[in-house]
Amino acid sequence: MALRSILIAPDARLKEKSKPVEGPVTDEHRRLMDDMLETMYDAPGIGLAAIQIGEPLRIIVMDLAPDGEPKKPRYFVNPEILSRSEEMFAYEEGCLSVPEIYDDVERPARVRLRYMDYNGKQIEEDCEGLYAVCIQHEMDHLEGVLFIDHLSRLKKEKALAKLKKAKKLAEENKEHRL
Ligand code: GNR
Ligand code: NI
Repeated sequence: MALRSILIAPDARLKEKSKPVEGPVTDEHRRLMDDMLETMYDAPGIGLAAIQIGEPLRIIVMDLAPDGEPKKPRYFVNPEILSRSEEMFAYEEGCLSVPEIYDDVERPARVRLRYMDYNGKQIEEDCEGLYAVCIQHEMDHLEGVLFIDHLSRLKKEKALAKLKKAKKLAEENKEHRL
């Protein structure tokens, strides 16, 4: 397993639409999922889409187990939302690719999901609560969408300005160290 670096917005790759895994889930996909999970735990975060480590594939990992409880890794290959509740739910979101920015996003409270797991088995299930929030956040990444894209234009512009400033500072620090 290997730790990979997480792309930080603004980055054109985070706007790419990820491609479906064609054919069966292979050991190579499982290696990618292992690396994604390790990278997510290290960050730490509760979910990660492959594009966040620069791989434009429709693969997601997640672990919603509270701190101190046994780990419960989940893997999603080619996830699809089959239906959404009319009822909405607002939750304060964050994103490993959008550091230090948090804001409420409203999404359908429940979704019915179809995906393949780590072993390529087809699964259908209903999600709610944090699980529904997280899978919708991750599936947005597969379409090149970030949670700040759901905010008002003003909030989004402020967030982007902050991200650009942080990137510029990081670049300047790097040059100093050379
Ligand atoms: O670690 C994460 N926490 C989080 C909190 C609220 C809503 C969504 C998330 S997902 C995020 C990790 C991440 O950026 N996944 O793409
Ligand atoms: Ni994210």
